[in-house]
This record gives sequence, C-alpha cells and structure tokens, in this order.
Amino acid sequence: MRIRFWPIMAAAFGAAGGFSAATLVFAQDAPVEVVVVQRDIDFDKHAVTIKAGGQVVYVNDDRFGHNVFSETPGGEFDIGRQAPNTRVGVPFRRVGTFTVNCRIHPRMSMAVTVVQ
Ligand SMILES: [Cu+2]
Repeated sequence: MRIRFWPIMAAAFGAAGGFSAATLVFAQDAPVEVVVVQRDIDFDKHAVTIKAGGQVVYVNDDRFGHNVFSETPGGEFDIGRQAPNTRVGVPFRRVGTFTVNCRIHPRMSMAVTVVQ
C-alpha cells in the first residue's frame, strides 16, 4: 500500500509545493535505461526515473514466473508471463508516473516516472 500510494502523494505534494515529483530528478540526469530485478517476490527498486523514450529492463532472478503490467491511463502494457532468468525491456514513451505491478503476485508494486 505504501508504494501504491506514492504517486498520489507525490502529485498532491507537487500541487501544493508548485513542483512535480518528476522535477525531483533533473531531466538531463535521467537515464535512458534502468534495470529492475524481480527477486524474492519483490522488485529491487520501488521508484525509478527514466527519460521519455527510454526503457526499464525487468530481470527475473526468481525461480518462478513473474509478470509486469501497468494500467495507469496512457501507459498501459502487459508483458504476459516472464519466465525465470529472462530479461524484458519495457519502453516508456509518455511523460508521467506509471504504477507497475505483477498479476501473479499482487503485492509486487513499483512506480516508473518518465521525464522529458
Ligand atoms: Cu511476480
């Protein structure tokens, strides 16, 4: 729940303070690729920031399948079942903060913030 509410809290904080969560990382410093490892039924990072057009590479380091999907409007995707010891690159083209989960393990949750 803590992670799930992070984008909402950040948005509210940004609205009140006059800046968005995205501005917490300077856009020019945002990487075009970030690796997130799925291990012990969790993502090893719960909030990452990338440049628009970049990708998050999900690496399944567990001995069973995972899934990665988002239903955040404008950023919907679903990679299906991700087998152990595989890596899948997910491109993010639109600016915003996208909540990412695993359909197999609902408590796996993270946020991807995409900056220009
Ligand atoms: Cu999973």
